Amino acid sequence: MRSLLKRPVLFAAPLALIAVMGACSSKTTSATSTPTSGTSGTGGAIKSGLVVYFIPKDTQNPYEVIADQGGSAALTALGGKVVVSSGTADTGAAQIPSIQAAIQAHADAIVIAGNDPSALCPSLAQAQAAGIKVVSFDSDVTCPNHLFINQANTEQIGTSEVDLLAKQINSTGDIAILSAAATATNQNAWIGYMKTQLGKYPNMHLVSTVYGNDDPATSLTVLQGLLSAYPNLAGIISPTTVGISTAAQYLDTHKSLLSKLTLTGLGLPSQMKPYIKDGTVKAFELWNPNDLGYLAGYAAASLASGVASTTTGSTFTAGKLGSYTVLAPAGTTGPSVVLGPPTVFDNSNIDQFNF
Ligand code: RAM
Repeated sequence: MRSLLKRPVLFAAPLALIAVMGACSSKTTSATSTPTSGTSGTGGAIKSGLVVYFIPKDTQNPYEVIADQGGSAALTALGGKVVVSSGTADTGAAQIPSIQAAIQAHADAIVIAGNDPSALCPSLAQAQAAGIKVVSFDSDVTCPNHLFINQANTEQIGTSEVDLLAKQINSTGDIAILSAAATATNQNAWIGYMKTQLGKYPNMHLVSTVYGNDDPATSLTVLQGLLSAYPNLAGIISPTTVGISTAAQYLDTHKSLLSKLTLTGLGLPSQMKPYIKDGTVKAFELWNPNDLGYLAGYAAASLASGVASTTTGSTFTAGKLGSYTVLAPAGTTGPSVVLGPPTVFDNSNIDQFNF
């Protein structure tokens, strides 16, 4: 069960939509217009009246909400609109009705944060057969013919989190990971690189990885289980904004734990500020999720307009963010675009960020 108290509940319906954001024009896929902002690297124009379905991991996670708002800002600037639709639990099954809704609505593009690497592929293939362009963001899917908008370099995210913790615990002690959904592609990719990076720290030992499903109540339960199973834990990395904010809130009210336990990971500065200010957390990382959604919105609109492609080395322009280049497929990741490097937040800079 989600805790309704700890996170702003924006939508209550199980499939839910949700929200139509942006200019409310009807879909006119044949019309073209001079874009009000941004042009394509290939020189064409973004079509006006595009309808892009944003399907976040769920509709309640504040991180996902901020990302969707960025997508809406992009489509509004381009004379189109975003429809946000997803479930309330971070599972692939909960996202399938939203893909079907996009197909029914004859959307031009889908932007999805995959709760599962492969479970969504049959539905996404159906959408593509109906002419809908597919972009993944935040958490990739392993399905063919889509563009992944990555928030930062995957390896850098994983390794830097281990380094950030190592610095704070003198590279010594038992550590654990408080993750999101066990099937989340982004979480598992980062954790893979964390494990590799831990090879450089012979005195740090990963004793457990637990999954809070990006639900505050579940995150708290698995955190408490972790602390009782490993009372001498020296560090926790929580690579999820829901996990780290839940853990910070708990440590804030159990301050005696702080003499031996250090928390870091990926957090929203807006949620973490009080815990940085009172010393519960010293440092953590993230990027601007609004920019991530904005970039994904431009990518989707550019693909749907035929002015961007998934070809390695091709470019497209993302409004205020500038030009982006499509990177070559690598490993299990297909064509992708990287937003930029993560930022480390601590007491020296946290006040400068409002997302
Ligand atoms: C959570 C989600 C999201 C992840 C961020 C850092 O909100 O798990 O997918 O990118 O944290």
